[in-house]
Amino acid sequence: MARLDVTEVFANIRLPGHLHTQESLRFASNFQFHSSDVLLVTYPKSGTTWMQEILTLIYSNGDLKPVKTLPNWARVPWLEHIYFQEQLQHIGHPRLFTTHLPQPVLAPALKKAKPKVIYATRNPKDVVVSYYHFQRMANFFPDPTSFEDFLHEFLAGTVHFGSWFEHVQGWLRCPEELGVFCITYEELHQDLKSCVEQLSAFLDHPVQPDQIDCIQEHCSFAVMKENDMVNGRLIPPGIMDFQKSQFMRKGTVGDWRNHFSPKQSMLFNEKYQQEMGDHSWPFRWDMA
Ligand code: PPS
Repeated sequence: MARLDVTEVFANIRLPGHLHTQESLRFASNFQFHSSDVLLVTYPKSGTTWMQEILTLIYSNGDLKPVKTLPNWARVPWLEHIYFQEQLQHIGHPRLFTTHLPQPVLAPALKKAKPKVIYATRNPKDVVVSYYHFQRMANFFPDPTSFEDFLHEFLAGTVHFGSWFEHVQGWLRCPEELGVFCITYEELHQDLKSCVEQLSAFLDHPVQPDQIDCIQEHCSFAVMKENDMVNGRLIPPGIMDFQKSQFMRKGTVGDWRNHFSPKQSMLFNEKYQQEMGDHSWPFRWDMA
């Protein structure tokens, strides 16, 4: 199923047809969760793969076998992907899932079963940079003409997966509605140990000190970059072109400073203020 040039439109957002069909998207939106399920929600490029690795190791109690033998998409599959129904047959318990879908699509299903929901988010200036490079390498996205054009599309919310602002607002404006636990990419960077402890408390799954050490080591950028189960190397070159960029690209905070002009930064900040300025959010980013 290549469908590299196909775009599906669902709930007013555009999604790569390589990974999604109307049927797979409907299946996700009607999915029957169990209260024991764990759902990781992200806008693309916000720390999804990192969190998938952390969650896997929390639930394996530090056993490295799953992260070394199974790709992330088999351990913490995306609800909306075309492979999901098949993957569901092989997944263990508790079931760990991922989604990039917006809140209104999943809220009815989540309200019925109340699984544990984790929303991972990242400074949107770094998201747009990471997303730009990802679109250059992933052939299931249109090739961005320039960073300037891509930035404008990102701010207008016309990129694949829709508006970053709507995504974050949908999931985090009333996090108590679905019991959402919010964590940021920057917090993971700053203090992974404390993040693991907070996740362990939220998930009600204890982790021992030696397991935390193991998670810190195996979820470092350097180690994950070499792990073929997460670094994109399992994906054929016709689908992801590693000559153009890397999936594990830089893994830093603040790379936007190497990409944004002062004018682009100002434009971004204006839009950010306009969209997000009226609310107190569970994150603060260095945007200046
Ligand atoms: S995707 O395609 O939505 O699943 O991408 P996602 O995993 O959300 O985001 C990819 C970015 O996360 C970085 N990454 C990490 N940073 C630090 N430490 C670890 N362990 C780590 N794992 C993944 C990855 O490098 C992408 O960011 P950029 O800025 O492009 O390097």
